[in-house]
Amino acid sequence: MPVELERRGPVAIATLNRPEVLNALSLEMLDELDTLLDTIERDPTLRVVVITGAGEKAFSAGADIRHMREASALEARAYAQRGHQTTSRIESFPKPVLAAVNGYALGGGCELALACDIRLASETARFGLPEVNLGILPGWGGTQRLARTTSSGFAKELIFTGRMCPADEALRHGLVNHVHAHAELLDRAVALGEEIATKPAWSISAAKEVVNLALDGDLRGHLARELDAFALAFTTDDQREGMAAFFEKRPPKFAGH
Ligand code: CO8
Repeated sequence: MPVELERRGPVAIATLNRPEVLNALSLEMLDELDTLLDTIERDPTLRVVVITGAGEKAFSAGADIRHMREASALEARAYAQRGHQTTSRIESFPKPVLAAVNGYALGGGCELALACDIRLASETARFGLPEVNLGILPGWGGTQRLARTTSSGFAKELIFTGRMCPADEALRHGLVNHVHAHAELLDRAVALGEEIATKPAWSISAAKEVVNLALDGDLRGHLARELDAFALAFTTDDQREGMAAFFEKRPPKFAGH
């Protein structure tokens, strides 16, 4: 399965499972994740969700660039919208969702982690929004949620440079709550989930909803602006060049249009 579900007492572990492409998020994976969330939502014995990645290298290296390479602006917008659907669902899911970031969390992978309530990272984790290197910009909520979670200056630096930030730097900027030894990460995430699961379910759910309001602003309106800007990037020559360069494993040559 592209996403595996494991139960550990009250904690559901959803593992993104395409390690051969660093758990790049295909449409099938997003659909499967939604199906698992349906199961978890209906099961009162499951109280907390932990999302992690299969393999040693990645949480997720982002949206699947193969789906985007030849996309028109409208197709790109629809794909971005599909990602928004899942990230917004995680953000408003009635149970807490923790991200156990066990390696690369890039592009859509970073944006998925940002939609979670709490992020824990292993020492090997690397965060980034490298979309500018592909001639596009973040399209699954990263423009909004990275700035809200850290600071607008840090978000702009990561978005403008596309560089990866290591776990200790992510910790300093509040992008993650804790950094653990790689081998301990999942157990530590489950332990935090178990602790939260001892608290009253309704209070936790209500608290999540209300804490989310603290940062709300006009998130829906701003996400819609992000979708339009993301789609427009697919009308540029630089998008074709950026994605071609990725698959040809060479640096891109951007012309600025
Ligand atoms: N999509 C598709 N395939 C990928 C992706 C990806 N995001 N990331 C890695 N892969 C594949 C590689 O093509 C490679 O496949 P193959 O073995 O067939 O060549 C395999 O995974 C292993 O990757 P590498 O050989 O590149 O592994 P390295 O250890 O050398 O490098 C990196 C690891 C640095 C993580 C590198 O793989 C990388 O830079 N990946 C791309 C990261 C990236 O740019 N992510 C952002 C994608 S865009 C995005 O997420 C936008 C979100 C909004 C989307 C809206 C939808 C339209």
